[in-house]
Amino acid sequence: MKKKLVAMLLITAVCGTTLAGCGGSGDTSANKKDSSDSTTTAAPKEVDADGKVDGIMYAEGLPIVDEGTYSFSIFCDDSSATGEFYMLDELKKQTNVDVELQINAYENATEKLNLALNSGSYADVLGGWTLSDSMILTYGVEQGVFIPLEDIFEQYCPNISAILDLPGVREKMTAPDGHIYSIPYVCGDTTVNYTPYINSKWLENVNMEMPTTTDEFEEVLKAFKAQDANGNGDPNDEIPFSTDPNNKSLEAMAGYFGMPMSKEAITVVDGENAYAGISSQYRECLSWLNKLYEQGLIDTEIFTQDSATWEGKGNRDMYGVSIAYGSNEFSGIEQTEEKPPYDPLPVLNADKGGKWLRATLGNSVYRTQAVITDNAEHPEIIARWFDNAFAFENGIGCTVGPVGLVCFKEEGGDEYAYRRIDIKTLDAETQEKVSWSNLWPQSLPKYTPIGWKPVEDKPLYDEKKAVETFYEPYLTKDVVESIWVDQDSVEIYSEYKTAIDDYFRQQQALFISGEQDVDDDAAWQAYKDGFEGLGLSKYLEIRGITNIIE
Ligand SMILES: [Ca+2]
Repeated sequence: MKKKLVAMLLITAVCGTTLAGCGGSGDTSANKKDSSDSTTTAAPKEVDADGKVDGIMYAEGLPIVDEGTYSFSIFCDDSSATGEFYMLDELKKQTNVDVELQINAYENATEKLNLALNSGSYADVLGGWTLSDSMILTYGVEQGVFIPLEDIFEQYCPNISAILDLPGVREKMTAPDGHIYSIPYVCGDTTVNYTPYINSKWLENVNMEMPTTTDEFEEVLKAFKAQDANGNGDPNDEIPFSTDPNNKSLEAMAGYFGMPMSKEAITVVDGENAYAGISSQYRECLSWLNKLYEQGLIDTEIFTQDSATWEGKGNRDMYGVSIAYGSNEFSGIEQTEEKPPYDPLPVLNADKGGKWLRATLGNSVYRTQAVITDNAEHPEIIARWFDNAFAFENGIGCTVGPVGLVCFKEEGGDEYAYRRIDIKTLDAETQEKVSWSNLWPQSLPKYTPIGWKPVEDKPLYDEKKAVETFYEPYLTKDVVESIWVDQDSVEIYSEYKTAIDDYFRQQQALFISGEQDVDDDAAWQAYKDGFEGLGLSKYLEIRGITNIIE
């Protein structure tokens, strides 16, 4: 799932989102001082006659050091087949800094990292999808293995400082002790997460209108099942409704009954997080989904299939509706300039309070993507190396393609205007070199200003943008906010969370498939009691949630 997330970030970073107020982030001189969160500010180190700090690092400009005088190691997870990264070579040329990359498959990276931390033998930089808030608290706040970076950022890192000054970023990055322990990874992100896509060709074939209520939706699914909706001559191979096995997002449909919620069953009421997993609206949604299931309108493999099976059926045009991040994930239809034969399903029952949870406010802040450890000599050099990677054209290089090879400054355009060429026009060897996974270890922080979008002659149809626009009137005003968990509670919190999330998903499957009767009050009470047995109130208390909606 994390790999998928990385892929998603690419999509959103490339497509960009319109977020007012962030457009100026390309101005690297905007190193505004914000003393409100910092605790102590170390005195700046002296710069010698050569312009160097500590006799090794140039205080500003490029290169950062003299050739052959500095190298550092990075531990991260990555799925790159070659382990070669175009932009790392480019950064070496710019900075003279050597980087020793320790790449691990995501599946075992966390285990390896824990072993390394326990043994005391770890890299200078730890990064990727392996860190967590609780590790920042344990190894940063408590043990000092991860070092505080805010003073270094302020003194030497104008690009990172400008990112920290984007709305809400510094607050999210700052640990409860007032220090910033990680390098920020901020990117444009989608306002709408996984949503249902409906096959508009099928709708036409069964001669029905786009449904706008749950009742109409049910009628459409029935027609899909009864008729030869995909038009292949077989009236029995249609599966009216399915979902992405890794992100089923069925609980999101409780929004049709007035209770939009995240996959952790968290909703937002008046700007405050609240728990919705035992709400009457969610129960109503389960009852409705069970009714669809009983009529054979839902994929019988919905709770058991893997991605390959889901995609296989989607590729054979067997789905009328599926929940997905984008329709091409299951349709297998290559993205082109044309709209695909799928439309976003409207938010149903909108006339009766149907709502959808806003996923983000247009950007996301990842605060556990890279830390510098106490093993690092001259951490300033490492911070400056990342800061240089975040410079505008390097940011484009890491996320879209190198400037001068794939992206070109547009004559007469604004500061953000870079034309992207179709990489298929490059020779095969170069294509491989500049393919997304070979640009940069994509699990590490990178930055492309929010709102930036390459200029293209024939832009691909932006389905996600279309979904965002279409959903906007039905999205909640607020988003579910993540909080730092109190250090004393980190371990117990993560135990509660795992048990509660597992229980929520497992019970959802039992109710929808009818193995448990959601309409039976005793069964519902047993479901609620089960949560209490797993420590729901304690878990919510740690999360700072006081409102449990029934
Ligand atoms: Ca058929």
